[in-house]
Amino acid sequence: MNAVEANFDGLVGPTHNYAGLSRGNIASERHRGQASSPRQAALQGLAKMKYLADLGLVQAVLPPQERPDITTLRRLGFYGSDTRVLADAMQQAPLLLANCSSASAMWSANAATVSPSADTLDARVHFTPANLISKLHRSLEAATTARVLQAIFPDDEYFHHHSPLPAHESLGDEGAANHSRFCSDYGEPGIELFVYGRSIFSSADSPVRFPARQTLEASQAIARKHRLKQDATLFLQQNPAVIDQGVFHNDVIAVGNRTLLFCHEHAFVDPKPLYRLLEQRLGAQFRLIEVSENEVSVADAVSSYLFNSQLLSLPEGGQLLLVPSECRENPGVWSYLQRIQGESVRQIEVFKLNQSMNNGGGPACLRLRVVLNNDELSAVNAGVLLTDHLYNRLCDWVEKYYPDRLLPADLADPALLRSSREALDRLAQILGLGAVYPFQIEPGPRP
Ligand code: SUG
Repeated sequence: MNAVEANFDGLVGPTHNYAGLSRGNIASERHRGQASSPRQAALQGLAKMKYLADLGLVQAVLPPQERPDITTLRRLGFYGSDTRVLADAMQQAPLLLANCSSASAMWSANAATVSPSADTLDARVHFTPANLISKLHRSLEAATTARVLQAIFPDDEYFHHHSPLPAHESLGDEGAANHSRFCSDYGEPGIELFVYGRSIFSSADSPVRFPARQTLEASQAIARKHRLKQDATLFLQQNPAVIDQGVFHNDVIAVGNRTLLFCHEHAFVDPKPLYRLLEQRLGAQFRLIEVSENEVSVADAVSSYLFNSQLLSLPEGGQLLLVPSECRENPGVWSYLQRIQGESVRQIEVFKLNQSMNNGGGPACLRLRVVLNNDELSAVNAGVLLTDHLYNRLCDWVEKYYPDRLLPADLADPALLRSSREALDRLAQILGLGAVYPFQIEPGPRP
């Protein structure tokens, strides 16, 4: 069956800021406390989406979440009007307020794991929102993500929505950032690769400096829930030594699309089972670009986000590698990229995404890939599909509601909460999502 890969990019939210919340994510820690620009961040993301839509690829938008997350602050004991909740949180627990204010849902590669219908026994597309329990600010995303995915993929004839895994450290799940799929054509059955950082039941080595966010047990549970055919899955351990160098998700060190795998030689504890399986299943079509430490060090890969690029199949054939501009700024990485441009990677395109990169989110973090056949694509809520018209509306919407400069200290400003809610209410109408946000569905004290 004919199928396409649709990219669902997270639209950056109006509270995008640098709070240094993600230990093990070097960029996040390095930019703690700096001023951000939510407006620029959102426009940078939209420019990337527009470029891919103009190439003829299916591009869609996932909305930001409600932040500051007043519901969570109330669960944590703050009470009274929303203004009082914000003021008390800022005064008594500024770090909690920062956690409740992150725009981190923009990194939609962490929103969910998605298995296309060609891989599942019931021939439906399966979604499991990630529990993201490794970081407090990210764990707050799952409930709204689940509602948003249901609003975008509503038809249960085609789409099967699972609940997130139980919120316990043994089942830490970070979604598609640790999941890749290989296939000859999108509509053909694929091989789903699940990469984990640690296991609670096996004696696999764990990193010592930084946390490993994804567990083997979480990945296995998702493969079971998605009813994946057994010979179509592989579980591979990420190299703990690279996690300790800042590779907090596998998509910081490897990226795959269809028949091509682009990865660092140190990405996995043992890559051989993967290479063997891909050779076996894809035959002569399989292409491997394995980068050695001599060519690009893990440290350079982490600072440039070379592997956090998007690999996309061009409509005219061949693959496009969309890299962040930090790759061009690193002479070694840039000259390496010139060398691989050719048969397997036909085109390299550079995008400035520094607002997101400063929090450790590159091009691949900003998108959730959803493979859809024609019937499934027709069943998607069309309001989220990026057209010229939607792009222009979203740019105007960002200009109207987004601050150009934000410091963590601004997060307690009730005007920011008010304008963010107004913005999201408007966005839900623009995208045709109905009520997905807590402030739209939960009654409660307001001003
Ligand atoms: O979870 N950064 C995100 C970046 C996620 C990148 N996603 C992928 N690799 N797919 C994270 O660490 C930083 C927020 C702050 O510090 O303010 C943050 O959450």
